[in-house]
Amino acid sequence: STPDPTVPAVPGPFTLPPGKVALVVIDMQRDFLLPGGFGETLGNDVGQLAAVVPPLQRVLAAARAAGLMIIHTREGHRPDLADLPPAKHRRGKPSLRIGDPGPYGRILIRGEYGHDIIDELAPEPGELVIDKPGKGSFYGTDLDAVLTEAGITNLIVTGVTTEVCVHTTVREANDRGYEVLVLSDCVGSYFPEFQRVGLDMIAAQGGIFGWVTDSAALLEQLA
Ligand code: C5J
Repeated sequence: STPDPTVPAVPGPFTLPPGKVALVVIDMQRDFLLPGGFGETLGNDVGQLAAVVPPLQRVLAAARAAGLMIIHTREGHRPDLADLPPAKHRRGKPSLRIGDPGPYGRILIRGEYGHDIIDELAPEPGELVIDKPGKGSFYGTDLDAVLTEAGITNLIVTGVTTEVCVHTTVREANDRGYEVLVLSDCVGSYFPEFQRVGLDMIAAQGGIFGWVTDSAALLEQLA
C-alpha cells in the first residue's frame, strides 16, 4: 500500500492519514478581529490578527476541496451568563466586559453579531460550529465525541489567538491523543513576541505537543 501523504513541518514530517484529518478554525470572531470590538477594548492591536485572514481563506478553500472535516469554534457565553465563571467575568481591565453592550452587540454572547465568525471565513452548511465557554475547544464541549465518532486522529489547527485559545486547544488535543499541526501564518497573536515564542514552544523538544508548518507547505500537499 502507498504510504500516507506527509507535510514538511518542524520537528519533522506531519502525516495526513486519508479520511482522518480535520481542519480546526479557532475563534475567528468579529469581537476579536474587528476594529472597535472586544479585543481592541482590551488594549490590543487588532491589526496584528488581520494578516491571518487571507492565508486562512486559502487553507479553508483547499480543505473544503479536499473533503476534510471542518470545525469552527467560537468563544462565548449564554445570554444570562449562567456559564460565565465570576473569575473570568472579573478578569483584566477592559473598558467592556463579557455581556456588556458593545459596538457589535453584547460582548462574546451567543447569538450576537460580534460573537459570530467574520464574513470572510463564514462556515458553510455541513461544517461544525463548536461553542465553547473557555479558551480550549475541548473543555465544556462535545468536540472530542464528535472527532472520535468521525474517526479523526489528526488535526490542523488555525485561528486566534496563538498563545491563548490556539495553545490551550493544541495542548488539550495532544493530551487526548490527537496529532496536531499548527499553521504558523494561519494563527495570530496581538503580540508579535508571543506569536514567535508561542509557535516555538509547540514544536520544541522534538514536538512536545505538536508540529508547526506554514500554509504554503500544506496547500502544496492538499492540491
Ligand atoms: C482570547 C482567544 N485571547 N480566542 N481568546 O481571550 O484566544
